[in-house]
Amino acid sequence: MDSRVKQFMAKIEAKNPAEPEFHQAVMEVAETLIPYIEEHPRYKHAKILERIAEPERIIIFRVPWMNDKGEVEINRGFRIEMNSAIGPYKGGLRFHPTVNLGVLKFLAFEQVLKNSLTTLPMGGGKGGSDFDPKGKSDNEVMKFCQSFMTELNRHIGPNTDIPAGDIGVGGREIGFLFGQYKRIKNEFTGVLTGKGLEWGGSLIRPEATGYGAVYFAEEMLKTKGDSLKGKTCVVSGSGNVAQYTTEKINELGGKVVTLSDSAGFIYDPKGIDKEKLAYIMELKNIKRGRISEYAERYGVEYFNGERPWKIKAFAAFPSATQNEINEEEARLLISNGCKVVSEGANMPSSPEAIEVYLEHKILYGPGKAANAGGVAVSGLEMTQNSMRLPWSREEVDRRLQEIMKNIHSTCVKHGSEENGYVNYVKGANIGGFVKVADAMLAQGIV
Ligand code: NDP
Ligand code: 2IT
Repeated sequence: MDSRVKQFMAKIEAKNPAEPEFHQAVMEVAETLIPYIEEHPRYKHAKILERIAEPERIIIFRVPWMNDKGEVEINRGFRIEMNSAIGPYKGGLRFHPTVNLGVLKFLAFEQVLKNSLTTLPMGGGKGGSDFDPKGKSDNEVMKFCQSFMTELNRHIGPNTDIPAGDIGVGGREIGFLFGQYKRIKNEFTGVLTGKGLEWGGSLIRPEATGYGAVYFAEEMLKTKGDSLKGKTCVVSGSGNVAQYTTEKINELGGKVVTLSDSAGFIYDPKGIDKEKLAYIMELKNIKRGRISEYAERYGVEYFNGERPWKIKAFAAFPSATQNEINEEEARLLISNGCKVVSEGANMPSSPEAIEVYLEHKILYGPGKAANAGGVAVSGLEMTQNSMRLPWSREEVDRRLQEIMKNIHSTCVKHGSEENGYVNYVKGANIGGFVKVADAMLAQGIV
């Protein structure tokens, strides 16, 4: 490793102890940005990299609530307000037992560069709780969301900080959070995105992250004169991102053969078609069941406790969580002929896995570029809320496609190497950084 990166990381690690995911996210960016900053001393003198690695503000709070048995439960709530140089803080809320400060700081850090790549005026933030929605009744989820928002409301606002969904936070949770915000503030505003269509939501927002990750893969493939048509794809997860990734791959003539959850994965060699996907959506979004039930229903194989990367495929769409592909799995994917990895999830590939992709020069779209479609359409939801005028499905989808194309060309611009290979990691990091850095320079030492 470059000695400058080593020195920089030693300081980050000393200052942010016991936050391995945050260190990982910063390191991936520092490795490409430090050489770039050396060539652009104005960023160096203003210590922009050091500043973007320090959150502008962190809020941590107690979330007490009462479960259906009448017992008091206590969770911890967080909001990381990472960077507001180019717009109000924007980013999702994650409800999952693995949530802690380091995980949310990694997500908030990535969000700053991702939001900048969208070309929309959004700063970066992230929040959530160690609350586990699994196995909870609707009433318990509502009680928790109301308590969470009773504290969070004073820190957010449509021009200050606009949360949205992430793992464990979908339409149901956004509804409960919005209801409580409105009740406390007596204001109907676009303070959250991912809202229902009847109350300020945008068409295509639920689809946006998955669709965007597929559009990004298509853009990368276009540079090789290829496409997903007729190709076998592996997808992980079975939540929001995985579902709409599958829908779009099907629409474009590809075939999705795997989906997973935290317990294991299913392998359906015939492909998860429209009708089977409708079953998954009902199973996951309404019944809140397990992916193993798919295997029982359709008589396909279920791999308990395993991840889908050993299945032969042309393209991989990791869409569950961070660090779900390690070095060995990356090698397995490539030896099975995988030519494209487009990350719907945030930081799903370990640093060693990324090295394998780059070493084999495959088309690798890192999360902050490939999954930016979700927050981009959140940005479009904010625009529609400000105008008090909704756009049609076609209009939003057209803008989403345009944004994904734009992100792709930004990556090509900043990530093309002398041998012609596009290093999308470098491209996304530098492309996202420049706008934020220039805004910070213009705004002085704040
Ligand atoms: P959902 O909660 O809808 O689905 C999450 C899926 O991932 C579930 O299938 C879940 O399985 C699985 N999963 C979650 N945690 C783990 C884990 N620790 N190990 C294995 N599997 C796990 O979330 P989303 O689909 O919204 O989010 C998926 C990924 O996409 C996340 O990385 C998120 O940050 C990222 N993302 C989401 C965006 C959005 O708009 N929603 C935008 C950009 C990125 P189980 O049901 O068993 O928990
Ligand atoms: O990681 C992400 O980009 C999201 N979870 C979406 C954030 C948003 O504000 O829509």
